[in-house]
Amino acid sequence: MAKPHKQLSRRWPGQLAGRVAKLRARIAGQGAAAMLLSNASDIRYLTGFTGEDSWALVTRRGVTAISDRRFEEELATGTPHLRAVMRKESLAEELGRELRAARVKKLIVQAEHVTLTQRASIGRYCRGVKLVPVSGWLLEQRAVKDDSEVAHIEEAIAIQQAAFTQLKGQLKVGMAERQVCAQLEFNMRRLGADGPAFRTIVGVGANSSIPHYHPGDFKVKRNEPLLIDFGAVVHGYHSDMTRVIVLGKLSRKMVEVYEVVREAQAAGIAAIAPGKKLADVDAAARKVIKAAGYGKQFGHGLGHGIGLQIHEEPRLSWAAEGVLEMGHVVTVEPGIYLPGVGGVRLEDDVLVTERGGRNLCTLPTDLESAMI
Ligand SMILES: [Mn+2]
Repeated sequence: MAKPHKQLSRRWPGQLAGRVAKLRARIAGQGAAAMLLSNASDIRYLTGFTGEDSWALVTRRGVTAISDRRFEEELATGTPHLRAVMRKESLAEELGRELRAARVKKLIVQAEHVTLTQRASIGRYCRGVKLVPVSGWLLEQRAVKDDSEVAHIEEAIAIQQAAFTQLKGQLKVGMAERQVCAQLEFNMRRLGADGPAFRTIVGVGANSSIPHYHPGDFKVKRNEPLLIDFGAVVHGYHSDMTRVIVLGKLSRKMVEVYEVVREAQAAGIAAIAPGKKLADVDAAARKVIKAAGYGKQFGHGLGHGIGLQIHEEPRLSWAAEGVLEMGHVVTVEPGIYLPGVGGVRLEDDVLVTERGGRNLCTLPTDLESAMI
């Protein structure tokens, strides 16, 4: 049996309480009494609970984590403000019990985070409850970072930058891409990262023209570009940067491309301001690349939000709708990719402030710094 609603007497950490209050207002606005969260990042954002395979039920009275025994201790000590139910049967069966106890007749669910199988089992065990699918609520809420979230992202950036600076002293001709990758990830771990933010990209020479390349056995050579796209995770928050470096010198063609990308990135960052259309920020950087004749070699959007996941809202692309808001943190990562020759992408993480974009990354991008 579930314990009574003990969480009413437990204090919620301020930031989390604010997040839940905001969501509750939105739930009430739909004429509903409860919402089911079935996405781990959203649950972490709202409650601080970092477990998996769990759901969270937000009602007017509190938040109940429906979890299992693997997470019992974490829930008891880490998130005492949550009421925790250790399920003995399926998530949907426990959910049905909770909904009946709280007399919930209308339940908001996350359309993008409920599988067809889960939908069927919720229907089976939560009879008489009307499901109201919504999408994007938590993505919108999570897009605007508070000070503690920005601090976590900055900490992740500090670690990845220190790891990269160390790597520059460790790079040698003849190292395989996978060795470079392992060394960089090792540096980040040793400096305090919980892990890499995504599969690190290390592309030597012509491999640098493949935007999402995975490191293999190609060896670092003198005068060949090395594209490194990497990030760290700290307290669940992701950072994301790309640099192109070379042992020796870049070819004339690559130098030309490098300078165009650098100028495009500066234009993109300069275009960032609250209220600015997302598509216009993309256009500001793209214009520079098009003018240089490389429009077709820049095939992806300019950037994306970062936070508890590596790709979040908002998206900076020609197709994006909406505007930048204060507190958004976005990557700005233009690139030019020449198949068979090589590619350049430069990526920094930028916070939207009232005075415009504040680049949270401090590693230089000038050509001199790129050459080792
Ligand atoms: Mn990125």
